[in-house]
Parts: sequence; C-alpha cells; structure tokens
Amino acid sequence: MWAVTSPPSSTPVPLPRVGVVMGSRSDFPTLEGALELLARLEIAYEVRVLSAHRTPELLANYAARAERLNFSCIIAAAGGAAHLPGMLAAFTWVPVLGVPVQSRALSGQDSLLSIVQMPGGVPVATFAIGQAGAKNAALFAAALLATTDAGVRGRLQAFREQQTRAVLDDPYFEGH
Ligand code: RP5
Repeated sequence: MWAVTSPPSSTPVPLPRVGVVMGSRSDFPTLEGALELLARLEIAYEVRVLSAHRTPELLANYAARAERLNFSCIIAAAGGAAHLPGMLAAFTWVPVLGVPVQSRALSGQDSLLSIVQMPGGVPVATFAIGQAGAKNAALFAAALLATTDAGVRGRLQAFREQQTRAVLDDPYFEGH
C-alpha cells in the first residue's frame, strides 16, 4: 500500500477531504486525470491502493478511516470483478463514487456491471468506464464539496467557464 497526499506543499499539509482508492497499482493511469483535477480545484485528497480481494481487512479499516477523517466522499476505481466500491459502501455511510477501470479481458464492461448493479439499500454512484469516468468522479466530488464550501464552488465555476471558453475559442467552432 502506498499513499500520496496533495496538493504538494512546504506548508502544513491539509487534512484530506476526499479519499481516492484503486484496486491495483495498474489502475493508476485511469485516475491520473482525476487527481490533476482535484489538485487544480485545491481539494486535498489522499490516494491508496486497496483491494477488496487481496487486502480485505485493510478495506474495512479504510472505511473506518474515511469516517474518522470525515471525508466528503471516496472515489473508488477497480477493474474486472470490481468489488472495491461496493464493499466500501457496505462498510461506511461516506458516499462512494465508483469508477470502472477498463479491463483487459472485457474492456471494462465487467467492471461497470460489477459496480453499477448494487442491491437496493447499498448505493454506489457509478461513473463511465475509464479516464472520463474518473475525471467526472473528481468533478462530482468537487460539486459535493461546493454545496458547503464557497472556495471550491468558485473554482469549480471557473473550471466550467474555462472549459466553455476553450470550445468557443477553437477556430473550428462553428460560431466563428
Ligand atoms: C482489480 O483487478 C484491479 O482494480 C485491477 O483493475 C484489476 C487487475 O489488477 P492487477 O492484476 O493489474 O493487479 O482488482
């Protein structure tokens, strides 16, 4: 298990507000864009590799940690038999945002169905397969925080405006 806390800084490190977990180190490329967005929006997060199958006890401990640290949500990415988000949701009331990783065998359809088909009563918010889903999970985490944090709200709005401007400024945009 390894961990990174962001944003990197020489000043005291803020407590993480969002947990980001993945089933394997091999899932990291899927999550990079999400981590960049969290850093850009100045949302402190921590990253862990945590597996529902390979480290089940650590998973339960992590769910307790998320509650102790009062995380606003946990972004949980996994591929194949992707039980990580659902098992986390079973252990904690902290909202779990599930990201299906594109698996080698079935292109992530297996991951998607494993994560999205939760039994009624144990919700996992499920995002698209792969990097787009990971980015949207980060933006969704920001939106959750923005309901009570004006700073995050302002930065999220600025991000959205910049995204729109990038389209409008594209010389191939039909409005030109
Ligand atoms: C899942 O199995 C992980 O989330 C990963 O997507 C998949 C494959 O893991 P590795 O065999 O690459 O460690 O638990």
